[in-house]
Amino acid sequence: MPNIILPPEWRGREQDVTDMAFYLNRRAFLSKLGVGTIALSSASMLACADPRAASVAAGPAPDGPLDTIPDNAPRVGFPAERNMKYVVPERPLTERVAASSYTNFYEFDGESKKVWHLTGDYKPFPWTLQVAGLVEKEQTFDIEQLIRKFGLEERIYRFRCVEAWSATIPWTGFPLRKLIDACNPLSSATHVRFVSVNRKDEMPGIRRQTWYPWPYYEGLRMDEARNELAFVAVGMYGEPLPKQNGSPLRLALPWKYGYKGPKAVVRIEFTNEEPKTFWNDLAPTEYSFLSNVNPTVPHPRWSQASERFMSAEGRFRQMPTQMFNGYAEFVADMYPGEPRG
Ligand SMILES: Nc1nc2c(c(=O)[nH]1)N[C@H]1C(S)=C(S)[C@@H](COP(=O)(O)O)O[C@H]1N2
Ligand SMILES: [Mo]
Repeated sequence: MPNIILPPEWRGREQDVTDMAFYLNRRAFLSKLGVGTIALSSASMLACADPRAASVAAGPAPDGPLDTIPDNAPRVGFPAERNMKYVVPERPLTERVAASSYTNFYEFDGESKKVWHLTGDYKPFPWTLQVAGLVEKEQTFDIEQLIRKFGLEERIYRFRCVEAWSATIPWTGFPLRKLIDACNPLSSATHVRFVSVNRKDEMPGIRRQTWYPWPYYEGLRMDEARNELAFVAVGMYGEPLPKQNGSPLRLALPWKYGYKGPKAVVRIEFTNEEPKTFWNDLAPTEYSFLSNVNPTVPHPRWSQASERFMSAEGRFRQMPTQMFNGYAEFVADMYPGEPRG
């Protein structure tokens, strides 16, 4: 966010950036509002820590965190067969309700993890994925077309947020490499950029948190995008993705911090330079471009040596964080410069 310079002591988790941005921009935000809307908007801002209160402004709230799987999501290929090469032997799966209740999706809300309450107006389908930039030919795909073309598999991956909480998730989807190949990138392409959807009318966090540089954008080097672990998820726990988990498609990059995996991707763009990324632009000393999970590199405000593993709702247990989140055998070769402690 260009007009916010965060003093170092405020630079912290994604959450702290939110709080500080909110604080710094409150006056500017209020002054932009029309007279008639001030009372209402101040009230909803004061209530913003309570997702139920905020949901009043967001249309009909879903009944529960699994009531948010869109009715018209394609189900062809579900449930997909599990690929036993990608399992997590040392941890249980995170309970399904927990994985869909405790989520980060700032387009709905950046202050609470309970964003599912706010997804009532979000209607992902119909969806088109645009392919642009350094490609032989620009084109668009729809989700069902992609699923039919690539097929689906299930992979159980570790998931590690930079805020030091973690989960184990069974994703349904296909390797990102298949999608990249279908895009026919030019040999000059060195990086790939991803852009998330920007639907102000359906996403209350975009309306309310005007200080963020929407839409959410992320990026990878081409070798990272083509790594066998890089996965496009269209489902989890054997069903299409709930809205709050990134319906209709999101990336799962298990060796990187969670924010490197954009949700609700609408655009893939091939470039010949390192793309800018949302969190890196907001707080460059906190969130690097690579952002590989690395227990030996502390965040400026906390250690990354361990994590709070979420096994079920409200149930967390402290566990050591592994180098590359336990995926060194797949990815270490790509990062000769990664600090090894
Ligand atoms: N578009 C978009 N993608 C996003 C985010 C977001 O706010 N917007 N949050 C990121 C962060 S910080 C994390 S930890 C993961 C969370 O995925 P989950 O909520 O499904 O566990 O999504 C990532 N992708
Ligand atoms: Mo995160």
